Amino acid sequence: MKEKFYITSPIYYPSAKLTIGNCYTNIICDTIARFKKLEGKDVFYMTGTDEHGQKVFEAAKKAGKTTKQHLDDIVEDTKKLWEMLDIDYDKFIRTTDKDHIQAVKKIFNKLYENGYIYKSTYKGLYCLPCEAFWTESQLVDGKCPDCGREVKPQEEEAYFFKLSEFSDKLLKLYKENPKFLMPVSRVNEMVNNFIKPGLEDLCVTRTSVKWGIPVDFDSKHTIYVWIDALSNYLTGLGYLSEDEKTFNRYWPADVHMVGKDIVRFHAIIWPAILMALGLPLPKRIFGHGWLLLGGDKLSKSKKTDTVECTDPRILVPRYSADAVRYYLLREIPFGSDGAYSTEAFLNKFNSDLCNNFGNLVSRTFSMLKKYFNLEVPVAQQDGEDDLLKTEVMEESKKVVKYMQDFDVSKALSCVFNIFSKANAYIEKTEPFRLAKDPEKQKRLATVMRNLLECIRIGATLLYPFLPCSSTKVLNALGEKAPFSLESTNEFYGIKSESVVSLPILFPRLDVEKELEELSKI
Ligand code: ME8
Repeated sequence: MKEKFYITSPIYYPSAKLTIGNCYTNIICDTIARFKKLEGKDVFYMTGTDEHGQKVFEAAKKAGKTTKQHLDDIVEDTKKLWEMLDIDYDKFIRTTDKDHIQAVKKIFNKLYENGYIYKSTYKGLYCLPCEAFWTESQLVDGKCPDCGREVKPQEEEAYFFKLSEFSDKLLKLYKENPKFLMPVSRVNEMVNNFIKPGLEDLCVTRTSVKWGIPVDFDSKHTIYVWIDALSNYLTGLGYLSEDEKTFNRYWPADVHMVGKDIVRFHAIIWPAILMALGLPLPKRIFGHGWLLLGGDKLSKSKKTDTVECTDPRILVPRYSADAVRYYLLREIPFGSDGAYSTEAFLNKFNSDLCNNFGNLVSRTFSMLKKYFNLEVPVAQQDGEDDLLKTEVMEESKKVVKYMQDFDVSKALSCVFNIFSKANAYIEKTEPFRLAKDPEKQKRLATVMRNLLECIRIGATLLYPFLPCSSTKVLNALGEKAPFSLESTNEFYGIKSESVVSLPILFPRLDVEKELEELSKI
């Protein structure tokens, strides 16, 4: 039986259409999921939408729609977006799904019966846009630490989760599992900013928010945000349903991929809830950085005055899903923030996709057509090319190593090192010169075969990152999906006797012209 791998994205707020910042999280998840499949794992990848709470309710009102209609419209747009970006998920969960609602009620009851939930009065400082209560000490300059907006004192009867009982257990968890929360810098942040100052019990219901799941035994309360939202990782697998087969197969999650703004909820509240339910904990939580625009987090609610074109619904049809995926995966150092720039996006398209990868493929295929009528030549193993082979195999191993730690940007740069090395090999061996010398035909055959193998190995490793163009290249080489990582262990692996011509993968862009046209959209 294959080893399982369960990966989740956060469930997105459908308060407005998703941004390229949200796409960043799902592109990372999709890349990791595809890489694990390439490794031969049985992968389950879940994404979805977080549909309850005041924010969504208000957004629908503002849009002049019923809440349901507003949600359905955004969900439809979101699913189209994932299709457009080649996000190949296994399940799309909506927190308004009937089975999720049933299971969340049961989870709440179970926490209550286990003695982890009690009734009291909540007094706090509430940030409406973030739907979060804050303590005085958490505020930054008297404002919400997440979004910087005004907070207001608010009081209400509510149920509380005994989070304060979990400080020592959480400290022990981090100590015994140094890779539980990554990058490791985030561990210090959690410990110093939240656990050491003392965890307070968490308010988990509202009477003021009507758009939520009612508490089973006290229906004037609705279950507030985090128990509802975080539980999706369990309920999406069928936890506490009539059929728990999928849950038993895939839980615990191998990784919850989240942006740094929601690490606190995943690294503190979530493990505490799971411990209270007596369930195993996820193996890893990864908090990635933000895509910035003008120095701020690019977000649904902030309208930044900018000339940048950030809408994937415009970028993908114009430049391809692979181009958008490439820019986001490569340009943002994994775990850190990175500024979004349309100009950098277009320049990277030209320098990396067109000049490096695209050019290698088109030069090689056109030489193969000219010299060998697209037949795959046999290589002489004469030792002259050992350096190339060693370098390619080393880069290939590095890709696997970086992907173990989910470092997608470094892994992708190693894949492109393979293409750079193959391009340099063309410059060094000059097949166009060899072709003119009748005595050098065997050497020409060897050089061309080696280039094809570099392309095969590189394109296989590229598949999780840029699934569309790598599939085109691999199919042209006679490789059929599902592709496998194992096939990159040997330098000589092409089975097909001939290859098929390919159209240009990434046509060169006139950056000035594109910028001008985009600015008019
Ligand atoms: O937080 N750069 O939903 P959400 C990088 N519903 N990532 C970004 C980003 C940016 N500019 N903007 C948003 C929620 N994201 C909750 C999650 S999970 C049980 C509940 C990322 O729609 C953000 O960091 O506000 C988060 O990981 C994801 O998009 C969802 O954000």
